[in-house]
Amino acid sequence: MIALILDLDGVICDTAHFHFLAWERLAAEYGYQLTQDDNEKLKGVSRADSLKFILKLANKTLTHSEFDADLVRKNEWYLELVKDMGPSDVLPGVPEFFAQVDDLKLPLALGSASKNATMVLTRVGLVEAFDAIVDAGHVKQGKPHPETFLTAADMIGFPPSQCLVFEDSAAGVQAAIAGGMRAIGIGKPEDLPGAIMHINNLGEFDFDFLDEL
Ligand code: B16
Ligand code: MG
Repeated sequence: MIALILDLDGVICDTAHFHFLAWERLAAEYGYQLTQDDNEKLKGVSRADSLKFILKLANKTLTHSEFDADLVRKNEWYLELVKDMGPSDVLPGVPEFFAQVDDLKLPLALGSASKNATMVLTRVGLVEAFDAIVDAGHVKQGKPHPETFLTAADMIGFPPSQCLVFEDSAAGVQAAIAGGMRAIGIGKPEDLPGAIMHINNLGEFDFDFLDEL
């Protein structure tokens, strides 16, 4: 049997866009216009590493306390953007995908780099669907390190070779591969090298494919 490990932002809900809007606002304060290309590199990257990346792009330095304060401000803006999310705010095909997982009784874990993962999952009404939830609070090393997915695999009791990861970020696909897992890319092949298949959303996944693994 194959176990599934899902990323959250950009796979289950469109929170990747809300992260972008919050970072864009902060980058503008540094005099830098954040682009969609920059954003591709931020997907799946932890909050602190994302800020370090933006500071480099903006050629800006902050003191430790300014750095910490800006992390808090970015998160406050993000929380404001997600506060009205509800069960209808999932990406296309998500309800059908979860119905299939339930029908087939497939083990399911979450592997997210977000400290807000459980809160977002609760808002969209999917927290109970998971056998295990691993977020940034559970791991020392974020994606592209494999710790997030290895911890998830361990919690559901499956070896990496029997886990299939669904990811919208390059860092996440790399993390899955580094952990000895296969990954399905949610997005364009050029943005997600190494994934064994690319789809636009979870609804396009054909569960018969699991028999080939
Ligand atoms: P937070 P995922 C990641 O979540 C996002 O892709 C990334 O853009 C964000 O910076 C990171 O979580 C940290 O999120 O600020 O909420 O802790 O895609 O791994 O589910
Ligand atoms: Mg993601």
